[in-house]
Order: sequence, then structure tokens, then C-alpha cells
Amino acid sequence: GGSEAEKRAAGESAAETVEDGMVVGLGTGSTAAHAIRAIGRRVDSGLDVRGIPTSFQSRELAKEAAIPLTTLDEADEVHLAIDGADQFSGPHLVKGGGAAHAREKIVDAAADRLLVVADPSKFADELDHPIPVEVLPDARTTVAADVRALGGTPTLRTAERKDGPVVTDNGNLVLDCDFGAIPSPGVLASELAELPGAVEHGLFVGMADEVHVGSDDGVEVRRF
Ligand code: DER
Repeated sequence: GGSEAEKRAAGESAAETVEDGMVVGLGTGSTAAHAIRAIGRRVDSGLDVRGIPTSFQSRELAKEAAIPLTTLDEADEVHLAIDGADQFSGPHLVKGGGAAHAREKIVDAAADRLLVVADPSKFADELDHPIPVEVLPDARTTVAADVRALGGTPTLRTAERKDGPVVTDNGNLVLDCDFGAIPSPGVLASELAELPGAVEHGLFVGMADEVHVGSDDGVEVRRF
């Protein structure tokens, strides 16, 4: 993982692109958190914006930052979403490190533009990060078997400070599925999407319009 300075540089760079009147999807994770805090500082200076959270965590952060909130039901348009990633290769992302990827994908996909914030450690020529798959609790064994049949190695994500598995905001479980290198993300995404009981997977294929990569000597913006 990258440094806090790298994450902060990326988050603040993304927050600068928010314009008055925008509805902005607010991503989850430590890098997106920097963008949320920076947007909050701009709201304090008069920026007119409404945020759509993507998780319990991002809603709490947005409330602390006093960003006015709205929902996908109420907003006519989502102009921009700012979100993190566990890995990116061009416009393709692996997400779900925070087990929030189901709601993130809804908001990120609804946005006119998805702006990803990351540190250099997230870059890859070819995606090879394990893919988080949110599963209905009763389907964890059958989805695990399906993942193995697809050539992956599934691991039920256990919690750090709770006995047993991580439980998502939606009350589901997460299988981290290691497929090694992923030469065709679109093919794997389709295969995962059709597994019965798989609620949402962490492949965001071709979804990034822009990636802001923070480093100690500035921010590199890549556009796709
Ligand atoms: O869970 C997620 O999708 C997060 O955005 C994750 O991918 C990135 O989290 P980080 O910014 O804390 O590394």
C-alpha cells in the first residue's frame, strides 16, 4: 500500500475537479477519504455540491465533512464519482478491498465520469489482484466451488476485530478469489456475474475515465 502523503495528494487532486452544482459519488477507502475531506473543506468555503455515499464509512466521513447528501433516487444526474481502487490497469480496476464494491459499482456506473484516486502501488500492467466477490451467505460454498471450477482460489474474508467473517453493509459475505494474472478482465467479469448467489464482483471493467496517481513529487493524471 502507498503512503498517506501519496493518497492525500491523489484525493486532493480529485477534489479540485468538483464544480459548483455537481452531484458527486463519494467512494470508499482511505484514498477516497482524502478526497471527501478535501471536498468538505471546499464546501466550507462555499462550494455547492451534493454527495452520494457508497458505504457506511463514506457516509460517516461525508457527514463529518458536512457535505450535503443525496441519493441515487433523488439525484437527476451524478456528474462525477471519485473512488479508490486496489489495482488499476488502464481503465480496468480491481475494487472491493473495503468490501463496499457492490454499492460503489452502482454509484460509479451511474456517474457521467469515474475519477479514480490511487497511489503508485496500485498500478499494474496486467490485473492480477484477487477479485472480491460479495456472496449471499447461504451461497458461500456453492460460489466457492464455482470459482474453483473457473480456475480461481476462493478465500472467505475473515474479520480482524470480530470473530468470523466480514459482513458487508448489505449483510453478505465476501470471497477473495485469486485467479493470478487476468488477461481478459471482461471475460472473467461476465463469468463471475452469472454465478448464482454472487451479488457483485470487484472487477470494474473499462470503468475509469481518469486516474489521479499521487506521489511524493506531484500527481499524475491518466485519462482513458
Ligand atoms: O474497497 C474499495 O473498493 C476501496 O476503494 C479500495 O479499493 C481502495 O482502498 P484504499 O484507498 O484504502 O487503498
